[in-house]
Amino acid sequence: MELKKVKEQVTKIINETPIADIHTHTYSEAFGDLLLWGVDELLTYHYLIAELFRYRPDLDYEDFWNMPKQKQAELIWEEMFIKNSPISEASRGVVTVLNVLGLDAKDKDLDKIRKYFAGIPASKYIDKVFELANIKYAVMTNDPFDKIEQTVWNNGGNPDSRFKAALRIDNILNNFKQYGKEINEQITGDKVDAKTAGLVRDFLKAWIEKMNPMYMAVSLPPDFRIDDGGTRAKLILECVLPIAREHKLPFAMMIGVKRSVNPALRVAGDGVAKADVEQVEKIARDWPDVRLLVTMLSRENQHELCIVARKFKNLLVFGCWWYLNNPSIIREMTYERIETLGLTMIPQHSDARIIDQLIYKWSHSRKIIAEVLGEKYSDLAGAGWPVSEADIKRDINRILGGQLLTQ
Ligand code: FIX
Ligand code: ZN
Repeated sequence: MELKKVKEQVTKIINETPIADIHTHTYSEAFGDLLLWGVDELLTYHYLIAELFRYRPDLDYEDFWNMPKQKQAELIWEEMFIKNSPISEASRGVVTVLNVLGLDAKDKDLDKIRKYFAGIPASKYIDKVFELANIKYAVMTNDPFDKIEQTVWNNGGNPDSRFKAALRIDNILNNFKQYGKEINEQITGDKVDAKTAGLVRDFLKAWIEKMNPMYMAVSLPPDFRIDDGGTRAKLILECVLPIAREHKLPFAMMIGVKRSVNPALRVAGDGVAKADVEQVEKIARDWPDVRLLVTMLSRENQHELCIVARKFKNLLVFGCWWYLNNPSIIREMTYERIETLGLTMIPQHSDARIIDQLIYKWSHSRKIIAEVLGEKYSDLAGAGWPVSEADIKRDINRILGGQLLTQ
C-alpha cells in the first residue's frame, strides 16, 4: 500500500470498528434515573460546571446548585456557547453531539434542540447513539450500595447486552468506616481482622454472582500505598486480590484522583496529583496471576506506567482518564503507549456519564488514534514491512474491540 493510502485506510478502519468501551458511567434503561441523556444533561456535565465558574467568577456556588437543572443548563448555554465560543474540549463535545444528531446548532436555539429530545423515547435514543457512535458495548460503573442498582440486580439484573457490568468498590475501599456495616451488620469500625475479611469476601462473591461483572474497579488517591498496613491496603490484599484470583476477574485501579479539592463544586470539585507507580509495580509483582487494569490520572505518571507494563504481563494499561481526555494529551499518550507497548494496551475509554457523550468522546478520540496509528503504519511500511488492510483491521480490533479485556 502506498503511504497516503495507509493513513486513509487506518482512518476508515478505525471509524468502522465497533468499540468496546471499557469504562463509562452510562446505564441501560432498566436502571431508570441512572440513565442520563438529552441536552440539559449534556450541558450540566460536571466538566462544564467547573468551566462555568471560570467564566462567571462572580457566581455563588450555592446559588448555582439551588437552580433547577434546566436553569443551570440555560446559564451554561448562555455563558459558554452564546457569549463565548465553546472551544474547550468538553464544550466542543456538546457541539459535536448536536451536529452528529443532525441538529442545527448554528442558530443557537436551545428550545428547538430541547424539542428534538422531548420527541424521542429513551429506548430509540439509546439505539441511535450506539449506532452513530459505532459502539459494540459499554461497561457501566455499578455500585452495589446504590438503591437503584440493588433493585435492578435483585430483580433479574440488566437485560440489555450492550451494557456490561463492572463491580465498583470505592465505597468499600475508600470509606470502610461508613460502608462496613452495610456489608454486614457484624462489621463495626474499620479494623480488618480475619472475620471481617471473610465477610467482605462473601459480599464480593455474592455481588459477582449477581452482576457477572467484567472486572472489579476502584478509584484511588495519589497517596495510595499498598504497603502501609492501613484498612484499604488490607482490604485489597486480603479480600479483593484473592477474590479476583479465585474468580479470574481483573481488578481495575484508577489512580491519582484527589477527591473534593473544592467541596463547593460538589461533583465537579475533584482534582489530580502525581501518584506512586511503584505501588502498581509491587501489586503486579506480588500477584502475577491477577490481571490488573490500570489507568492513572496524572500526565506525569504515564511514561513510568508504560514501562512497568512492559515488565509485567498481568498489567494492562487503559484509557486517557478525565483530565487527560484532551486531544493534545491523548495524542501524546497514544504515541507513548504504541511505541512502548505496541498493540498490548487499550488506548481509550469514554468515561461517558450522559449516553449522548459516547458520540463525541469516541469521534474525537477515533480521529486522534487514527492520526497516530496512520503515522505508525506509514513508518512501518517505509521501513519495508508489507502493511495490509487485513493486518490493520486485525490490530485495531485487538486494541479497540475488547479482545484484550476478555483474553
Ligand atoms: O471515578 C471515576 O470513575 C471518574 O471517572 C468519575 O467519577 C469522574 O467524575 C468522571 O466523570 C471522569 O470522567
Ligand atoms: Zn469514571
